[in-house]
Amino acid sequence: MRLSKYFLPLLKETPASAEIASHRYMLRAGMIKQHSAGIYSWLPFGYKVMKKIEQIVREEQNRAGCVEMLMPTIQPAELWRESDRYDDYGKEMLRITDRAGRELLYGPTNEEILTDVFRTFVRSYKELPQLLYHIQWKFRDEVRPRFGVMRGREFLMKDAYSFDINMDAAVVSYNKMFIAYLNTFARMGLKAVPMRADTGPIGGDLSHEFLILADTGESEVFCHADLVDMPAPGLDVDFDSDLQSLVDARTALYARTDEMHEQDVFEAEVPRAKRLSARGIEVGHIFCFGDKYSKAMGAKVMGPDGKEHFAQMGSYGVGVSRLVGGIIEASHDDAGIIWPKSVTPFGVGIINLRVGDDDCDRVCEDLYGKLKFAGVDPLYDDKPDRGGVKFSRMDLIGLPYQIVVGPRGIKDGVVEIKDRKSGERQNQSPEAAIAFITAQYADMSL
Ligand code: 5CA
Repeated sequence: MRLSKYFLPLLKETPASAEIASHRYMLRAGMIKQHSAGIYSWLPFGYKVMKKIEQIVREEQNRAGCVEMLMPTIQPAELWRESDRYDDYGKEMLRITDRAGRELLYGPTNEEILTDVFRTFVRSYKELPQLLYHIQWKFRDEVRPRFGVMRGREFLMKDAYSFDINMDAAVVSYNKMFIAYLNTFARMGLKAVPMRADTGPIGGDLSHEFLILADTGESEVFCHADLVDMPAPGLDVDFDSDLQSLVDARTALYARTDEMHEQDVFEAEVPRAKRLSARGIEVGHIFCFGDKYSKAMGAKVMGPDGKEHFAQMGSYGVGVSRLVGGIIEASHDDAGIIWPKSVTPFGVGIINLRVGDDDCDRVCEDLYGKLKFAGVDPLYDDKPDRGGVKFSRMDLIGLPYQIVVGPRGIKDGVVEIKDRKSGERQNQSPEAAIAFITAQYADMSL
C-alpha cells in the first residue's frame, strides 16, 4: 500500500478524552472514530489489525475442533423469556420493537439462539459433542463505556458453545477451549493468565477468565507469579488426547479475580515471594454451566441408556475488538504502538526520505514491488513530507520494521533497517534488506 493512496487520518494532538495509552494511540494512529459513547467506526488501519486478530482466533478454534457458523445480531425476546433472562438482563440489553410490535433485542451473547438451533436439529448422544462458534457483533448498554474499544457498547466477540451428554464430557470440551485460549493469546504475543472467576448472568460454577496483566486493566487480580511465566502448551497439542493434566498444571496455582479473591487462602497457598497482585484486562472468559439453558428451553438428546437427557453446556468468549486495545496496552512506548509480528497491519514500512529524487524513488519502488511479491505487505511512505515527520509517523503506527531510503545511503549502496521494538539499526544493500525482512515473517502467514 502507498501511503499517498491510503486512508490514515492521523491526529497530531493527544485527545483529552483518552485516559489510557491504547485509546490515545488508536485515535492518534487513525484506527477508530467514535460516533456515540462506545460505538465506533473501524478505519482501515484499525480494521486490518482486528481482522488479523480475528483470524488467529478462528485458526485456534478450528484447531481445537470447533466449527464456525454465523448467528444474527438481532434476536427475538421470546427466546430470552424461555431462558428467563429477558427481565434479569436489565438495562444492559438494548431492546427494539419492530413494525408489527414484536419485541426484539440486539444480542449481548448467544446462549439462547444456539440452544434453539441445537434443540431443532440434534436428537441423539451419537451426534455429540457439538462445539460451534461464531464471530459476531454484540451490544451491551454498559453504564460506563470507556477506554475506547476496551469497554465498548458495540463490540466484536468470538463466542463458542459446547453441548455434551454429561458433565464429564462437558469438562472435556471446557478443557479444549481452555488450552485453545492459551495458544490463541500466545500467538498474539500476549501472556494471558487463566483465573478462577465469577459467572455473573451467564451462570454455572466452573469458570475462568483470561487476563493480560497491565496497570490500566479494569480488574484486580491475585495470583502465583509462576503462572504468568508458564509457556503456552503449543500448537502441536493433540485436542483428542486427555488435556486434564495440562489444565491442572495451571489451575493448581492460585489465581483469582477480585470478586473471587480470599486474602487468607491466597496467603496460605502462595509463598510471600511468589504473591503477585496486579491489574488485568479480561480478554477471554469461559463457562461451564451444565443444563441451565437446555433445561429451560427443552434441549434434550437421547442417551445410550435410551432415556432423554438435557444437554450439558458451556460457553466461551473472546473479546476480539477489545484485544486490539489490549495488545497496544501490552506493547507500546512513548513514541507509539509496537505491533507484534503476528497482528501487524503491514509487515514493514518503507520511508522515502526524498520523494522526487530519481535514485530514491527507483530504490523505493524496487523495494516496494519485491516486498509485496514476497508477501510481507509493505506500507510505502511516498508522501512529500520532511524526514522528521516521516520518522515520528512511522514510529507512531508501530510497524515492526522500517526501511529508510535516503540519498546518502544510496551513494554507498545501502538502505537502513530499523527494528521498531529494540530501536536497533543496520545498513544493508536493498537486496539484503528484502531477504532480511522476508525471513522475519517466514514462520507466519501475514
Ligand atoms: N456468553 C459468554 C461467553 S461466550 C459471555 O458473554 N462472556 S463475557 O460476558 O465474559 O464476554 C466475553 C468477552 O467479551 C469478555 O471476556 C471480554 O473480553 C469481551 N467483552 C465483554 N464486554 C465487553 C465490552 N463492553 N467491550 C468490549 N469487549 C467486551
